[in-house]
Amino acid sequence: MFEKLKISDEVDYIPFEVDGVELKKIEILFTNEELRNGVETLSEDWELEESQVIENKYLSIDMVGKNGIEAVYEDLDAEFPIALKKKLKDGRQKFAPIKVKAGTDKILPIHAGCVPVQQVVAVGRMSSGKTCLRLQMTDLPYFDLIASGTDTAIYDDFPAIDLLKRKQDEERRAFIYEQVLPEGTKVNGIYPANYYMISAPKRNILLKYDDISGEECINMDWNSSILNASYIIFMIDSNELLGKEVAKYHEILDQLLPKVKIKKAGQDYKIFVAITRADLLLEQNEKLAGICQKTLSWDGKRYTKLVHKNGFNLKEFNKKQMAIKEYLSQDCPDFYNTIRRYIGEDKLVYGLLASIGSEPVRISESDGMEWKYEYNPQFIEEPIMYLLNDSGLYPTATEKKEESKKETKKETKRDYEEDEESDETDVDGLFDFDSIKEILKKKFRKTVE
Ligand SMILES: Nc1nc2c(ncn2[C@@H]2O[C@H](COP(=O)(O)OP(=O)(O)OP(=O)(O)O)[C@@H](O)[C@H]2O)c(=O)[nH]1
Ligand SMILES: [Mg+2]
Repeated sequence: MFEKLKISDEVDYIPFEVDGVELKKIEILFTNEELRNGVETLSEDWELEESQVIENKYLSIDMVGKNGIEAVYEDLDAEFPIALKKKLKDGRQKFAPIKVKAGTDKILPIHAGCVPVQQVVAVGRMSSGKTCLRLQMTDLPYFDLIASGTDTAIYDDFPAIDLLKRKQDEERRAFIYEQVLPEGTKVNGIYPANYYMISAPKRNILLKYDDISGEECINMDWNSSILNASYIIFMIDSNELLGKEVAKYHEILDQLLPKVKIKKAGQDYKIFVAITRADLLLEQNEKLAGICQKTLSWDGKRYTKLVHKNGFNLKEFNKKQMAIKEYLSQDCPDFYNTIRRYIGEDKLVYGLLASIGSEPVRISESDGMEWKYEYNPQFIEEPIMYLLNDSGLYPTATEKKEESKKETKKETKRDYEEDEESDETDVDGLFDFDSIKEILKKKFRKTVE
């Protein structure tokens, strides 16, 4: 799935959309920070005439080859540049690596026009957990979490100077390190989509991740970005499924499902049904808790993978999917049957999500009310890992036992890692301290021997 690589007639540009409108390649303009904020001008600092450039700030692709302007390419699928440059008379070079949409000052991702875009959108009613996941996904430890043990690289593709990005960074820091919950996302709010460059050994894509307001999900327009995405993460709060809150999922499903079905007829797409605040569900459901083992541990700086170690552990993920389906079919048959009736099983994926991993408690401080929570996220890597794995951009975890049979005892380190893997498969149910102690004991013995 998601194989299609659309290249324009000119072959050197991969169409790039902004707000549902495909930009022509001359509508992607090049600039830099100094030009953008007026500290420099192209006429004075780039030795160009004002008539040769746009607003004395911007260069376009059709200026390449004239007046010493050159394109800087990366070895990617398309030959659209990542930047423009010019050599000055005194030998110094000037670079324009920031892309903006013509007629606006709207910053575009660094690889706009260079690689195909995969659109992902998070959908769910207000406070279902969409923004918590987005904030986590803008953090370096999250990129490490996805990349570790594989050849796939993932990084934020927005230039660091973007003001919105800086604001997002602050919000993310507050959420993860200072126990400040994100505010509700506003309708037509200020957040543009996030773009991630995914670079796998054979292919690169730009992953566009849209987080929209719960309100917009309820009043869904036919032109909504939701319906343009080929991967929809549908978030449903555990509280609704457990009956702790009045179930309102029909408000969204009754619009989303028929619209998706009509607009996407004949297209390839998937809906990842994510049960959010999964900690609340697992607390109530021992059977599920026994099967859905924790996937992560967080030490205040980084995540350690407990399940998807050297690739996506499809076996474990499918085990969890089966358990979730069984739970939904028995305890939430209306929800389960509604989604299956509209969208065939082949397009549905089921998972859990616990962005915080514990229930936030409101406490009163001298200067007002604040939140307190233990940050212990689980399953936050799975919606993205599933998508990448399904698109051939992320490896499937290798069968540990077969691998260890094949390998000869060459080096202690390798041996040690395999041992760790096979130990991990023995840990059924929730990851707990006793199992960690057992693993450490075994490892220690092995090293001493
Ligand atoms: N128990 C529990 N609560 C969580 C967890 N993650 C998030 N929450 C709660 O869920 C709320 C979800 O907030 P958001 O991520 O802002 O929700 P949203 O879907 O973006 O909401 P809108 O922007 O209003 O549409 C948070 O404020 C937390 O109180 C979790 O893992 N466990
Ligand atoms: Mg939100």
